[in-house]
Amino acid sequence: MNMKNFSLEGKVAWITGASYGIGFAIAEAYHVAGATIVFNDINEELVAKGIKAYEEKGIKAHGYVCDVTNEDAVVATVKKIKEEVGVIDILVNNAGIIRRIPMIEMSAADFRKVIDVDLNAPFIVSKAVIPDMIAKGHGKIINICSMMSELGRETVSAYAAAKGGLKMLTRNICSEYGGANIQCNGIGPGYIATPQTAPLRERQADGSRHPFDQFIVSKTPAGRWGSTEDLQGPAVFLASDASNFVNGHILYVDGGILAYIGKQP
Ligand code: NAP
Ligand code: GCO
Repeated sequence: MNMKNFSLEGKVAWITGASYGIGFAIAEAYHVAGATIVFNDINEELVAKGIKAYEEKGIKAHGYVCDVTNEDAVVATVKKIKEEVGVIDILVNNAGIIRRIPMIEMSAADFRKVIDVDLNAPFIVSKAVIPDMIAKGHGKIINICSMMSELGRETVSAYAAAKGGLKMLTRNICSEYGGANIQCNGIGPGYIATPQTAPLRERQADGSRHPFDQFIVSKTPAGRWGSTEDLQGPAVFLASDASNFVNGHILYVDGGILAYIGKQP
């Protein structure tokens, strides 16, 4: 076995919505593994902020303003990346949002917005990059799924529907394009400490830990929230030649939470 199989040398990796959070951590790891980093955000200010954050880590990242739900913008961005950086070898569909609202109180507009970013956008971006991957003879697509690709919970109906759909989109891209040497897999993070989950970890007025924080720690065999660094190794593996025979798989990086029924109260 040659450890060079884990290298991303010479590869162009686009991690969507990677100005911070999980996407940023994955981009950092891809840089260390040798890839050229491309990311996007929804406006110039956030892209500039992202470029500065990458520079502070010694990474010369290529940033683009692109709302991943806008197909014309995505197609134009793929064309610009191809002209300015190179053909995309690795796509990480990371951009995502969540709206925590009880279903019967959620507007159809809010439901559609979550589906648009978390499910329609991975379709749009994957559709835009796959033709060049086919022409090049290889490609890696990694969809950032979720434990909610498998489980539901109160207030996250739109998010769970989107992430469940993203699991099946992952399997369908595998089915349709595996023959073109494109591997499409998912990463299912558990509960990770990022801005997206900050409301679930906020200290209470009396200084005690958020009840949900305590709940997740008790439900996770690892006994802790995940960090974005916990996702870096799995993300490099799925982007590298080491995973060329892994396709349509959702790799859960969750500290064991999905395997565990929970401690008797
Ligand atoms: P985050 O901190 O909220 O970051 C989300 C990123 O997506 C931000 O950079 C955001 O940019 C970008 N984004 C949102 N809508 C976009 C759009 N329409 N076009 C372009 N960029 C857009 O989230 P995170 O915790 O890092 O999560 C990243 C991914 O992991 C998401 O898909 C999330 O569902 C998934 N995930 C997270 C966890 C967790 O526990 N944190 C667990 C499982 C899965 P703006 O700031 O400009 O909106
Ligand atoms: C929530 C959380 C989760 C995590 C993640 C778990 O409100 O339950 O935001 O959805 O973000 O998706 O895998």
